[in-house]
Amino acid sequence: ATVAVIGLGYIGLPTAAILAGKGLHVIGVDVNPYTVEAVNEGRVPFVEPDLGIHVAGAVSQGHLVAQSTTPQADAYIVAVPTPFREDKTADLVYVEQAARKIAPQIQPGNLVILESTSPPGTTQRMADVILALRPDLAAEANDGEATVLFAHCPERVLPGRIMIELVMNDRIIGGLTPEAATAAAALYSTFCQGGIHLTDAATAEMAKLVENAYRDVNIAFANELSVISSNLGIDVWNLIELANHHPRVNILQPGPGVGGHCIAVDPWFIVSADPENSRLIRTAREVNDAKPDHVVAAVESAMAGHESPTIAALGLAFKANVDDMRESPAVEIVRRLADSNPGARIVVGSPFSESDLPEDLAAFGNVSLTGTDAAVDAADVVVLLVDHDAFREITPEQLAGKKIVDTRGFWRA
Ligand code: SAJ
Repeated sequence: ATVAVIGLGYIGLPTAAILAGKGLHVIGVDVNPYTVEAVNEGRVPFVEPDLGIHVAGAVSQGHLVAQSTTPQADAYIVAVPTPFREDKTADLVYVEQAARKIAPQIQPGNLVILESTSPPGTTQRMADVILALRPDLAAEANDGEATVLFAHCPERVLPGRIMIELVMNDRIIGGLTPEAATAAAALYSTFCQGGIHLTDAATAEMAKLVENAYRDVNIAFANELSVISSNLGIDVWNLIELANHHPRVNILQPGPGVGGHCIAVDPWFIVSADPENSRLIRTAREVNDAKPDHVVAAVESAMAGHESPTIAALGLAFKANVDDMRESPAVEIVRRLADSNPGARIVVGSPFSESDLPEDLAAFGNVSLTGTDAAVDAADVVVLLVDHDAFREITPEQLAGKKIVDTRGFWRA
């Protein structure tokens, strides 16, 4: 069977590589020519443990090829971005584009799976776009029988552990029809060792959003505690560790804020589906989005008394050991510090310093990117923004005499 995977990003490329590793013929499709070129050379355009070896293997065996046009296939997996707009609603333009390109290729009996995280109703909308362009395939033209199968199969993998979690996690599969769910389950069972749970498409869409909103609410609780504790002169990490000795309490870790393309975004899709009743979910988002304000204030108070201070900002990624800077609170904090303190020099130390400084940070004349040691050595104030393992190499001697703002409890005694 031939599977076309539309969108070779953080989800599409690992899924394509795993399916190809199982011997299926996989055609990866991406609008970005650099991504297509990289994949065809067996390279990976972003950092994710173990992905490179899977892609290189699948390409060299001829099971995975990449191209920029949408081919004919037995199954299509759509894994394109669903960004959110200024007004916090989902932008479905990439899903619609993918649907319009699938429409001319699709044949009766084909399966179309939406993997992108989407507001409830999106799988139906994708089907509507395809069938409007192909009325010959619509149920009305075929004695009331659907001839194309549509399903939603949200991914739930954790960046940094994608290759393991793709195989081991349970999957929820929601079909527009029960037949579609069963067909999608057959495809995923070629590689998924976790349980596969069948439902309808809208419930599957909502389940994914709810999982991330659950985590966001819990992180907001920890972040709110960190602000309260700091005002009360209490060590929040010690506090949480103690409270977590209770058998039914499991508080998460506070940090500089919540980033990444999932948890910082998905809860808004629930809020926009029912604004009036999403009070807790909205407030959690607001609490987490406000956390960078507190970090900026802490750094500015640590800078006080320095004429033209140098600040080492350690880490830009949204979390440890990845190079993904989407919605990263670390980037936001550096931007705000640079903007409101033109007299300060900000040296970003990153284990991924081979990557470029994001454009909006590079635009500030007072921000530069270096290796970790150079950043720390130059600094008056060190602000730890990401708990990358590589920062464990920093010695107490290097930090001696410097003001420290540790947003992750990384160096707590
Ligand atoms: N964070 C904290 N404190 C914590 C845990 C996380 O501040 O105790 C922060 C992180 O630093 C980061 C953000 O939250 O900025 C999100 O990180 P994460 O590791 O919780 O999650 P993601 O965004 O990498 O991946 C999530 C996962 N969802 C859940 O755990 C419910 C993953 O399973 C999903 O597949 C992924 O979102 C997604 O694609 O939706």
